[in-house]
Amino acid sequence: MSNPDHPPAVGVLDQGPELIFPPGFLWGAATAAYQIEGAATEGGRTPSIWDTFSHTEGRVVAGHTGDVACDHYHRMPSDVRLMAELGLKSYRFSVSWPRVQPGGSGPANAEGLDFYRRLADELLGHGIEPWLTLYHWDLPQPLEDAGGWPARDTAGRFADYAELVADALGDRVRYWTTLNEPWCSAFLGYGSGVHAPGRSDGADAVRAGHHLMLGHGLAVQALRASRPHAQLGITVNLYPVTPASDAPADVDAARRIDALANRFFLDPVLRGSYPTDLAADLREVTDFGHVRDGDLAVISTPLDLVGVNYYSRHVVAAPVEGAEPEPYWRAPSCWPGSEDVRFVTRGVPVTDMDWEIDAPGLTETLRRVHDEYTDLPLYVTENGSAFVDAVIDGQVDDVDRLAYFDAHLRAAHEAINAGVPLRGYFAWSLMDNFEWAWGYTKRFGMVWIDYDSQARIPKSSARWYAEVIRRNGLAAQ
Ligand code: IFM
Repeated sequence: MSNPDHPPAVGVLDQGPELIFPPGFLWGAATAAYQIEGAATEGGRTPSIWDTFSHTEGRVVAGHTGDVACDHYHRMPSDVRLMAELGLKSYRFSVSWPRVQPGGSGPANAEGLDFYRRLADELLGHGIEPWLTLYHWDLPQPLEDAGGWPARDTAGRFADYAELVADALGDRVRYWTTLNEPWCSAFLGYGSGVHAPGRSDGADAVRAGHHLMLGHGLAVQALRASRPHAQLGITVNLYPVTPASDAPADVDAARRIDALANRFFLDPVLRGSYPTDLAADLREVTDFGHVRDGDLAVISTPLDLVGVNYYSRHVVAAPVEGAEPEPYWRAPSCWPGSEDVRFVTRGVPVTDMDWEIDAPGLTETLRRVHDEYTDLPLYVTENGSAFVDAVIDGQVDDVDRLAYFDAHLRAAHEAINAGVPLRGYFAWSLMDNFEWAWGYTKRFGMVWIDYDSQARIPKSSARWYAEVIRRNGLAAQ
């Protein structure tokens, strides 16, 4: 569903010199449990909010669900062999909470944990560093029924779950991220409702964001106590936010969206405080009465690394009369307190998600996190693009995706040259998968999935990425 007003990407590699990354740079690819595993009712797994949501009519395009997905649960060893063939140094996966702790509280499910033990062992056996994300959006349904992330208790449940996973996998896994993209969980899940659990209330979205971060802080404390040598972090999705003009009203619109998209999470986690302008912007939505003494100290528990997911830039302006209806991630309900800000499209090439391609925004984002927030090592824990692919003579020649990766890796290298301690990069995604409310209609993978036969076909971008990893950098063009 691309936008006819926007030029599509053209798949032309920019001119550029050979760029070699620092020794030991961690080259990886990422996935998430609900997006690839399938086996939704096997091995003791119980429903998550995404099972409920995807089985509710009208929530996901074409009624797609994650019931089978890429059948990774059954094909894990051969998928790991494929990763090894590509030369991946690391693989970032998420643990399905309802698979390892059915219902979200109480004892562990040994069969669920065993799957992730076998995955970690398989990876280590192929020389691939496992990178574990604890929460990539699949909240156990009973916890949603008890209030979900807007309820404070969910943060405590998350810390218990973190401890349970650390006990089982801490001897095999060195890199841990607590949450993936808490903005999406809070604002798409509880604000606009286009993601599970599909609720739409600005105050709940803000509460959810706070309790996600509280859960993160409590989980870091539990993991640190259990695994003192683990490398612990969080993954946030960040966007440069640019005003459409120098007009004060546009500049103020950018400030508001930046507060909600970026500083809402960066400030509490890395500075131990909420931005003061955010509280003022949200005064009609919430009085922040859900924030208790001591919460921000927990949320800012020291980390070892920060994961940045980068896809695009937001360009925003002050409202105008009669503005066009917006696509889902610009829906006013995603932006409590800033509902009338206008998102501007610039007419630059877009991906199949209609996200503008803006590689310099990655350099800008990494530099900002380093310059304004932290000296910690940074990792790009996701970056990638959906395009319409086709299998022709058994091959998928995804030139647009390859050019996207190339441009963004050049941007990442520029950040390193500017002094950013960027230590790794994870392509999103290893394979095509369940793209949330878009179901299987959007393909982000370097490996094509035939959802009928479950055949895997490495695309041109996968072969290209294997060569990037082999040479630890990019060839001259
Ligand atoms: O597929 C998602 C992923 O689950 C989280 N980050 C963005 C990706 C593309 O939308």
